[in-house]
Amino acid sequence: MNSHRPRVVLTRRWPAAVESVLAEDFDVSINEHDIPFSEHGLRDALRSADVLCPTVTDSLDASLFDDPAVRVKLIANFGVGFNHIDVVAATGRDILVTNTPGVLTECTADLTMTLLLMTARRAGEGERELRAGEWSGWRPTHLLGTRVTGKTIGIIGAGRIGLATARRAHHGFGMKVMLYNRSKVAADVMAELGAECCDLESLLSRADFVSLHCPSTPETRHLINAERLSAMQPHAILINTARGDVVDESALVEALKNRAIGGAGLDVFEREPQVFRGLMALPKVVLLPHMGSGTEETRVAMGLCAVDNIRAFFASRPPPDRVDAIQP
Ligand code: 8YV
Repeated sequence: MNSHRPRVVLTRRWPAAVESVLAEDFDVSINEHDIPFSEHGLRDALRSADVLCPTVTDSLDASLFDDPAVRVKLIANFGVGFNHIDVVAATGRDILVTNTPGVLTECTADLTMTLLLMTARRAGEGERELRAGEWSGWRPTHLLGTRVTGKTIGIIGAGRIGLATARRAHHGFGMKVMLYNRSKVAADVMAELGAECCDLESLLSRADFVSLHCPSTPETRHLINAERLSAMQPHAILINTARGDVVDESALVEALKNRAIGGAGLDVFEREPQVFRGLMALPKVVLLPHMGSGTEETRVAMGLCAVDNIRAFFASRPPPDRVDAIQP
């Protein structure tokens, strides 16, 4: 082994094919047991590696960068969301941060539609009933869901994944699309989707399905709170494949119990891997374990995207996916 090769620490196991590609050029330290690093483990890695490759399960807060012994020069995140990394603190230590945008767009949008369909058509309830041996046979009134085709979807956050979801909803299911975004959406995209841009209140009061696609920032924390849930229609369904803390989970449980909204499909949670207890008991909620980007193809592509960023960095080229702190 060439000891001059940059040292890259992976905090979790990556698809084997990508670990091998990385090992061609770098001295890679693999987390054999795939158990999340403790704070101490992260501190050690920041001191001993040239590149740290974290995931959403690693919290890299400012205190970790406030350490004179930090050696890392690049944080190549495995994932597009980087709310678990204090980018301002990292940048303050001359550490560059990159992510893996683009490659997970389609699969995450696919999973958004999976959750939407499962929730609307009560697929989780049906599967649980059948597996429990409780299906007594077909009847006209059994497990009636709500129609998806032709309904209105409100997309909060019209970035790559939000728009990919809107395309599926509009072209695949003839849905009317409402968009709420902090910056203007291009006119040709609006035309393609037959979409309407609107304020949050109008989206919440008119959409049959509300799907969250904004990043987690201090400004979007609990964006969907008790007041906004009560602004939704009583039959409306909330879908979250973005980040758990965009929704106040305790307010969501109350809204579901009080029938202020009709259901929820969630792939992300405020305190992963813990799931707010009240949610588990609600049948009209579909719960998935943060698997939006979870396909073989996409996880390999995410790893290769991180490898591209690391290679560019050591070839003194600007890494293609450098991130800056999201401006409020
Ligand atoms: C990833 C995600 O699997 O990329 C993201 O932001 O939420 C997921 O699709 C996860 O973040 C990996 O770190």
